[in-house]
Amino acid sequence: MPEIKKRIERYRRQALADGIPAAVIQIPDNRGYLSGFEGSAGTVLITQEDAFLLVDFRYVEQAREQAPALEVIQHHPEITITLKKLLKELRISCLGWEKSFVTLEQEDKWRSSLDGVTLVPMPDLVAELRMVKDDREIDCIRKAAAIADQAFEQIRPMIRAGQKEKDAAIEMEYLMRRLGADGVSFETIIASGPRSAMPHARASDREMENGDLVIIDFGAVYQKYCSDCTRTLAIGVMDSKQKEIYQIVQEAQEESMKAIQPGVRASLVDEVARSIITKRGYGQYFGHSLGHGVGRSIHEEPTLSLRDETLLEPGMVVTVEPGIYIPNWGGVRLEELVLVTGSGGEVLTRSSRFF
Ligand SMILES: [Mn+2]
Repeated sequence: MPEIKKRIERYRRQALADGIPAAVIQIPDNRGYLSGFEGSAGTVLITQEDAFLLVDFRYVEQAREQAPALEVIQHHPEITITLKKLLKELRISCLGWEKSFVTLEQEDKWRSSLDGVTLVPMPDLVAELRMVKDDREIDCIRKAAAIADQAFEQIRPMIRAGQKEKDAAIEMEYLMRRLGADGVSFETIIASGPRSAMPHARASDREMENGDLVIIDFGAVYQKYCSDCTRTLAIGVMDSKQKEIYQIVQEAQEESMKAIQPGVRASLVDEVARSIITKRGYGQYFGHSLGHGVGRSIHEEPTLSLRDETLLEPGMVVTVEPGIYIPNWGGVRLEELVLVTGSGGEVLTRSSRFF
């Protein structure tokens, strides 16, 4: 796994630079990213010279198979016993750990068991590394998006009057799995009629009706990597207000996608979409950020929001998903998954927009 070695090297340069000789990584997606090990429990320990993966009895064999770049150690049921011994052997007395992950319970336990070791809370530096995807990661995201697109084409006949949201959502998830997905990125959202005014509605028992707008938000997982896509369909013919709102969202999406370039600030892309929607009088109905990074996690960095100052780089994958949600009326959201390339943005999602 040459990419794993590269990731560990980058982590060392970035995280172990400020006098911290070693750090543990336990956030599951970070652990998988730095090791290749995809089990549900384990601790990666990275020092300037070495990289270890500590797992319990259940995962020893899987860890050796999936993480050949790391030295796999089966830890004592109480991990701090093994860790204490190991740190002593390595002459390490200062250990970084992920402050967004460690619970108060773990902190209590580790502080009392690892006496003589200074524990240093660290920001999530792996999240920064994960922003820029390598070719293999991009291939997986592409494949996840293609599976979801294919499932969407097959589900479209179920988006009709008399059909329950929930039944269509279940079918959509089944289709993605049948078409090769390892799972779904999140519970499929199908929100019809007035329910489409809720940006993150769950599919309900409501039967879709003629005249509804229906928001369908879905994603597949392929080899740990997620896709994300949203379409808004009308049942029957759109009335003039539905058309107006749809066109504003579409314009906001097209213009903001054009703004995606390497070197552009993430916040600027949000600003482009937001100013279009605001100028047309619907700013108050677009209350979420324009988009988010997608990779191993469905929501990761960078965020296309007014608060994110990250400069876009080739290899980043972000969603562009403006929406307008009007209470008691309904909503429209359109979402594409976009790969930042050397010269702009490449749209990875291809689901069709109309019947
Ligand atoms: Mn999304």
